[in-house]
Amino acid sequence: MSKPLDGIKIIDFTHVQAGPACTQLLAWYGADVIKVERPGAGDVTRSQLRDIPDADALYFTQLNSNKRSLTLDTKTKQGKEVLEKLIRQSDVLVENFGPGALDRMGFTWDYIRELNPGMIVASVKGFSDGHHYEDLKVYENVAQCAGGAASTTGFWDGPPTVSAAALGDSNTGMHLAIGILTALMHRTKTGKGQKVAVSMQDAVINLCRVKLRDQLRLDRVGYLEEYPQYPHGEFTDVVPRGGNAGGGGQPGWVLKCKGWETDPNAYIYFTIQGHAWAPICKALGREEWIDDPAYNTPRARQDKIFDIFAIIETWLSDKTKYEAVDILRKFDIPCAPVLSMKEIAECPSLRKSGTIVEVEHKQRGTYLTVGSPVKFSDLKVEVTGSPLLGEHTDEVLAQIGYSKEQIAELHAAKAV
Ligand code: CAO
Repeated sequence: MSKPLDGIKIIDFTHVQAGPACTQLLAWYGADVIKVERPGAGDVTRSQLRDIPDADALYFTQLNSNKRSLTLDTKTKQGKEVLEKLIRQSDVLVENFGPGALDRMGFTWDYIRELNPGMIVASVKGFSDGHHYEDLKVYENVAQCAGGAASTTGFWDGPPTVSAAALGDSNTGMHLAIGILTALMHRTKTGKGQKVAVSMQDAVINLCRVKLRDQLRLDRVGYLEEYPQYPHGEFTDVVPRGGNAGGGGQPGWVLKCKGWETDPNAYIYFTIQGHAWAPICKALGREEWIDDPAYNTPRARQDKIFDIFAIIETWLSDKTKYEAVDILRKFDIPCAPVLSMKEIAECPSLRKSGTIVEVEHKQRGTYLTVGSPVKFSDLKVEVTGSPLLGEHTDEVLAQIGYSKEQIAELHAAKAV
C-alpha cells in the first residue's frame, strides 16, 4: 500500500527526544528517514537507562521506529562529502543539536541551500533565534519551566511542578512535524525550500495559552472563579497553581474511589459540566438539587464546589473507578478512571486501535511502544522496530551512489 509521505527522504540528524519524536512520526507516514549517528556511539539514548545489558535502551527504541541508521562522522573530510551528497538527494534535514552545532560542522543554511535549493532544514532549539537565552542548551524540564507550564502546575502550597507529559520534547517535535509538512506543501507550489524552526519554550507556551488567558483575566478582575482559591482563598497578581481544577468553565477534580487507601490510582476525574447538572444529580441520587437555586447554576455551586466533591466521594466510596465510570457514562457525564502506565500497557482497546503496539527488534525480541495517535481511513500505520546502530550504512551509501570499493574506503577512514 502506498503511504502519504512515500518518496520524501529525510536526513534525521536528531537525538534524545524532541527531534526523534518528529522524524518518527514522519517515518510512520511513509517518509524514508535516515538517522545519521556518530560511529561507535550513536544517539545517547541507545545506552541511557538500559534494562537489558548491551541492547538498545527502550528510550531509543520508543522514539526511532520505522527509521534507517547510517553512521557518519561529519567532522571528517570524507564524512562531510557523504553528507553533501545526501543533502543533494534529500528533501528535509531535521536537527536538534545544541545552538550553532550545524554551522560549526560547516553546514550553514546558506551552504545547504546552495547544495539543494529545495531543501527544508528543520530545527528544534531550546529558545528561538534572537531570544536572550538563544545560546542555552535545553532539556525537557527546562522548557517546561521557561514556557509557563511549571509555574501553573501543582498545588498552591507546593513548588512549581513539571508534568510527566513531554511538553518540551515530544510536543516540540509534533510542532516541528507540522512545520515540515507545511514547508513541503509550500515547496510543491514554489519549488523552494526553507528553514523551519520551533523552540521548546514556544511549543510549551503554545500549550499554555489558556494560562495566559487567566493572567489577562486576573489582571482585569483580580480573581479567577474556576480556581480552588476562589472564593475562600487569596490571589496575588500572577496565575496561581490550581491543583487538579478544570482549566475551562467546567469545574472538575480528581476524586477518591474504593481502594484509594492502598491503590495510588484508585481515582476518577469528575467534571461538573454545566448542562450535565441534572444527570449528575440523578446519578448521585440527589434529585432535590436539580431545581434548588442554591445549586442549580455554576455560580451558585462555586462557593460549595468542594462540599459537592466531598459528597460525590462518599457516593464513590463503595465503587471502583471502573464501576463508577460505567455508571456515570450512562448519564453522559464527562469522566474517566485515572489509569496507571501498567493499565495503559495492558488495555485491550489501546491494543486494538494501534495506540499501544508490540514490535520486533533484532536485539530485544519484541518491545511495546506507542503507535500513531493519528488514525487515517486510508492508511494503516505499521510500526517497525528501531534500527541497530549503523544497520543501514552500506545500503544508504550504495543508494546515494557509492561503489563497494568507495564504501570500504569510507569504513577504513572511520568516516562511517
Ligand atoms: N559526526 C560528528 N559530530 C557530530 C555528529 C556526527 N554524526 N553528531 C553530532 N555531532 C557533534 C555536533 O556537531 C556537536 O559538536 P560541537 O559542539 O563540537 O559543535 C556535538 O556532537 C554535540 O552536540 P550537542 O550540543 O547537540 O550535544 P550535547 O549532548 O552537548 O547537548 C542537548 C544535548 C539536547 C542539550 C542539545 O543538543 C540541545 O540543546 N539541543 C537543542 C534542544 C533540544 O532539542 N533539546 C531536547 C533534547 S530532548 O530532551
